[in-house]
Amino acid sequence: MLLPGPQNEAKAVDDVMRFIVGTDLILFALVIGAMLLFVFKYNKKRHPKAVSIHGNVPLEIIWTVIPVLLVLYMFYIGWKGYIQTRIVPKNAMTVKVTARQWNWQFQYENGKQADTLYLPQGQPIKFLMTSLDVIHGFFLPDFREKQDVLPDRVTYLVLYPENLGNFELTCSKYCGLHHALMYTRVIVEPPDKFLAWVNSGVKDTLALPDSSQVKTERAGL
Ligand SMILES: [Cu+2]
Repeated sequence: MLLPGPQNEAKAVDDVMRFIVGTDLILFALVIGAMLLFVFKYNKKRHPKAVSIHGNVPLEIIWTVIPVLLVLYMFYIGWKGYIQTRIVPKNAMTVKVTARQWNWQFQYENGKQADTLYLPQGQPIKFLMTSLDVIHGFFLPDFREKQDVLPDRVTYLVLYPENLGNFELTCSKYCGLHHALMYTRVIVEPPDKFLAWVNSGVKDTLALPDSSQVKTERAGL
């Protein structure tokens, strides 16, 4: 756990982080260990005459193949987590995100607007984001998700809030004087509670798309 309250998207990121840091620590210990061993074993007192060694094919194969496999595996687990935020499930609910100096505004499919991001639990969400002024960054640290929000362009991000809770949403791009105040909450609620909220005070009723097949779709990634 790197930050409190990690969600399922976060697990993919944390796993990559753990794998990379773990591999680095092991390699660091091996390199330093070998260096110290050589300093003691082959010092001038014990080996006054230096010997030159040329070429060792098996060794060269080993130190080429192992790092290549490690790096490919790092890429693979990183890509697997990243793609979860890019492939939009068919039944995702769309939330439009508008960023401006210095606040966030969210609009749901039925026209409901809010400055706190309420989301239904277990429902894939597609955020369509744009900015009214400068570049902002839509950052959900608990979910380890981040996406630039640009003026005159629409960017997107998929989120799958699996657990109930109250999380942070902040701007990750320095966007002016009150950048630090560009901060709000993400509140993940049970679907019926969310529907009661989203349908209050608006004309159109929003129904959640069927999310039963979403889990299978995502499991296949
Ligand atoms: Cu900002």
